[in-house]
Amino acid sequence: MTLLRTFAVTGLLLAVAAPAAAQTAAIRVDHPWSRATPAGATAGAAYMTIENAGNAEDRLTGVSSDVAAATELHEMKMADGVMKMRAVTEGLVVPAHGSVALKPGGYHVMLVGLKKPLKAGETLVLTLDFAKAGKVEVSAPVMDMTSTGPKMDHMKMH
Ligand SMILES: [Cu+2]
Repeated sequence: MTLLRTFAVTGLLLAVAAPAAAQTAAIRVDHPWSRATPAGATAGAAYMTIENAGNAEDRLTGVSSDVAAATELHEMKMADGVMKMRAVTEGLVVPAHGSVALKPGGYHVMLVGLKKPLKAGETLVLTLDFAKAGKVEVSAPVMDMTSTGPKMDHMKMH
């Protein structure tokens, strides 16, 4: 009895400790941002660049947030001359020593069933779930409706 209990407790501690250590080692999220939504909109999107400094590929398997009923990974792609959007259910691979960009017209985090419109100046908290790195929390500033991302806005200031 006592021995079994010891094993159970040890297993639990390992499960909690492992992802946190891996997260700082390899995955970095750059320039997370979102875009303000018009009144009455039920969906929004968030973008970012995910960098992997590690020697092994990782995979973004899911995203969660409390601003929407569901948070999904999507891809926009031209197919037969039509822009199509699909849910990325297999996860998004971040190659070893590489990066993957989530940006308008490509991969994005889709916020489905917004609880309220996203307003410029607010900040969204997203929790990214990686196969190896575990959970990574990011804060994404909401930019105005015409914004194409933090870098473009930065260029406009010069
Ligand atoms: Cu989408």
